[in-house]
Amino acid sequence: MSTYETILVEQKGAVTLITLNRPKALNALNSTVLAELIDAFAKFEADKSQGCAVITGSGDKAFAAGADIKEMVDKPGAEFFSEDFFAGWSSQLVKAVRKPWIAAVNGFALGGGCELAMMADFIIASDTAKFGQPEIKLAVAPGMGGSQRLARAVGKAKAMDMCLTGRNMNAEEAERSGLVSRVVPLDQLLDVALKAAADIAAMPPLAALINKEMVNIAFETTLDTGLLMERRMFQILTATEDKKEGMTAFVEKRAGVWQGR
Ligand code: CO8
Repeated sequence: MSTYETILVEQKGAVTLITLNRPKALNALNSTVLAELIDAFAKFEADKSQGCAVITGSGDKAFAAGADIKEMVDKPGAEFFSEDFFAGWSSQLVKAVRKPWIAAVNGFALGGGCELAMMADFIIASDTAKFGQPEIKLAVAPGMGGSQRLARAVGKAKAMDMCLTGRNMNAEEAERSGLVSRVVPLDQLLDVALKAAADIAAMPPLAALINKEMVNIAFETTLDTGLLMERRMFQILTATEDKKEGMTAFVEKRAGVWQGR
């Protein structure tokens, strides 16, 4: 297992737990965090023993309080553009990782922190979690999906409210708005997230990949095309050995044993 400067990575059975580990900076996201997450997620993706990942923040105050403002404060504008600063979040984290991963949000998820949580396949939040896109207060705007993924998750009214006022949303409002799938007490957050991840990791792996891909396609295409792709994906899965096993196991009233083919 690799050693990193800004994140911790542990394997818990078939689940990879990744912890953002800059508690003194409220787990702010800088270029090192991004590079290390890309490496850790690539290893998770390649490791056949791993079926699902959980990302959380160290300490009980923050998941991540945003992109690291201290890294950005003196950086010339032209460099943000010429380096395509922070492009890797979408291209190397979201698009490159086909296996499911969950964000366990344990406190502030602001700016890039809220955006990182929204990159996950779903969010489980502690009752202490706070979500926000306060970039406007720094005279900038979201840059890692906060306008786009938030609008898709909670709709125009709430997304506009959050981005234009920079206010925080608490866990209860976030669940009511569809941003998070569950809210649990802080002291149960990791157990609940790891249990959900272990349940997913125990699913037939090809079906897990395709279920994830299909829900994501719903945000990218027309209903007709999405329904056609969904039907084709179902039909493709029926050709797998795991489908035969899954349906046979149901009929024989026993648990299925998956081959991943
Ligand atoms: N960056 C760097 N350091 C941070 C950040 C951050 N985002 N957030 C907190 N810290 C540091 C503080 O500077 C402080 O460090 P120090 O002790 O050295 O002064 C330490 O963490 C503790 O923070 P506070 O003392 O401020 O703690 P409080 O409990 O008083 O406040 C808050 C907690 C409300 C979370 C407060 O820290 C805060 O408002 N943080 C900034 C939130 C924010 O504005 N986030 C958005 C950042 S911009 C962004 O995310 C853009 C992403 C897109 C980039 C894409 C580029 C293409």
